[in-house]
Amino acid sequence: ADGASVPALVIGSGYGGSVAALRLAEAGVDVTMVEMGMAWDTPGSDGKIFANTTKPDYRSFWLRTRTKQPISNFLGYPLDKDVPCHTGILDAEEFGGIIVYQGRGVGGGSLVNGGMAVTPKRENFGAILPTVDAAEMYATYYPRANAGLGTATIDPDWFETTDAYQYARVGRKHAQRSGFPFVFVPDVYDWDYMEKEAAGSVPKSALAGEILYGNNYGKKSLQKTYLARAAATGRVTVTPLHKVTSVTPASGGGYTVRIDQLDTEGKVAATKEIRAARVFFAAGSVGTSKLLTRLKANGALPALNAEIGKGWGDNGNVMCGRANHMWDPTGALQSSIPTGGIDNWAGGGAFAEVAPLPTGIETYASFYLSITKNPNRAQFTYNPTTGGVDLNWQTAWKQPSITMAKSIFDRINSTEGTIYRTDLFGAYKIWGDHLTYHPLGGAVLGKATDNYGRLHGYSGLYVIDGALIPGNTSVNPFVTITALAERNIEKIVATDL
Ligand code: FAE
Repeated sequence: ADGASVPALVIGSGYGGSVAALRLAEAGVDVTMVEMGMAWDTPGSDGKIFANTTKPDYRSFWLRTRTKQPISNFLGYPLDKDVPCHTGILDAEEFGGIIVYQGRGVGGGSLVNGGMAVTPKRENFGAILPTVDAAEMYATYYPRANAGLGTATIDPDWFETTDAYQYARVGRKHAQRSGFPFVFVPDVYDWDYMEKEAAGSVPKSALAGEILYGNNYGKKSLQKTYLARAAATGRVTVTPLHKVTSVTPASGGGYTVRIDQLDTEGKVAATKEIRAARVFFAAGSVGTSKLLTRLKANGALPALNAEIGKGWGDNGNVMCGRANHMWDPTGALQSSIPTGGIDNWAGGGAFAEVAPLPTGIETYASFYLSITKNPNRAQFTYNPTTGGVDLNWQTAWKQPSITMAKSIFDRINSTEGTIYRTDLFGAYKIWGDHLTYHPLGGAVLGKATDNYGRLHGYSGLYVIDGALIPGNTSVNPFVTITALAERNIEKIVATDL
């Protein structure tokens, strides 16, 4: 409520925020979480909370009047369509040279993501978080994160036989025939539930193609894991449709936090001010970086250091599709939850998820999201003219990612005698190089903060989300974000409270 005074305020309810809330509450601290997106706990007129991937509606996009689908075209037809402006679940945030997709709502990215819960290979960790003790991470914090998230791997026998993973078995066959290792990728989806979906005994979610605009059943989003445990402590309140706009030192200690209450069209319904003894920035790489960059520039937090806004990367994301032969179908039924990847990280700098193309028809296509060792890093800067924050990433900076992804797919195409699809991202465009699902960095650990996320310049201000990670995790990022948050909050609870 307006005028309240709280011991700990968490900005954002994604992975970092959920870990912070749970562990602070367990330590006896009352936690106030503020989330700009909706609660996603109430069904729409169709009886479902979330819209299907193939039928985006008012629930699907954050404050847009037209959809901005990551795969924009199919067989020459543009897929985007008009929708009512609404505080929907997926934000396609446009910067000059890149569209950054992010989840909006209680649960953050866990609401929209594929649930792929991948722990990086130990030998790659030194390049991911150079200032963090790897032994400790792999002995304690990665296992703790995976347990908290409910990570599990598909039953290999079921994988071999179900129609829903024909596309992944084709992906494996093509990888192996070209000499690339295919690895199973764990996920937070409830695999028992998916087997029941296939058997027809429960309502379908993954096998109905649900993913990008939410999963109605089956996926263990943060609402079902960390946030449920946080709520059970009785010490955590989550306030949706509230957006933090400012944090500044309060006279007499702590911080004054300004918050806009939004209506479902995104208009400001009320403005509130509360005082917080400690503030945890968990608004995601982009959200946290934008806030800190603006607050440093406009004088609200002038003592933040010059590292704020720097070290941002796209985890090397690039997408592509391949056209298979008619005798090599990928299946009309495709589970929306990916379950395998092609590992050419050491050899070519790319780790490619074998992704579904759940259109409901046979497409003879293989689709991939590659994570690559792209070295480019961008910076957020305050724009006094617009009052916004810009990101200087350029589309051409994806070229290293394309080259690395080609280290896998040029060889597969050559072995199989196949070609790239050129219809998925606009006419004659092979590479989905205009976007990322994996924003990382902008308030890097050990640079903008100390080695545990305490912001330099202010005591009681912390960063605890993907903004801490300098641009790349070599695999999908949320397990690393969660594990790092577990490590940092343990230290903060032990020494700062
Ligand atoms: P995040 O989860 O983004 O949470 C930040 C929260 O803060 C959001 O709920 C925001 O609405 C909220 N917020 C922002 N600004 C404010 C403000 N000013 N006031 C109040 N609230 C605010 O951050 N990763 C994987 O590891 N495996 C996958 O399979 C995978 N698939 C993905 C698929 C898609 C389509 C997308 C978009 C992402 C995917 N990711 C995946 C990435 C993953 O979801 C992402 O790295 C994490 O969600 C980031 O976690 P954070 O805690 O940093």
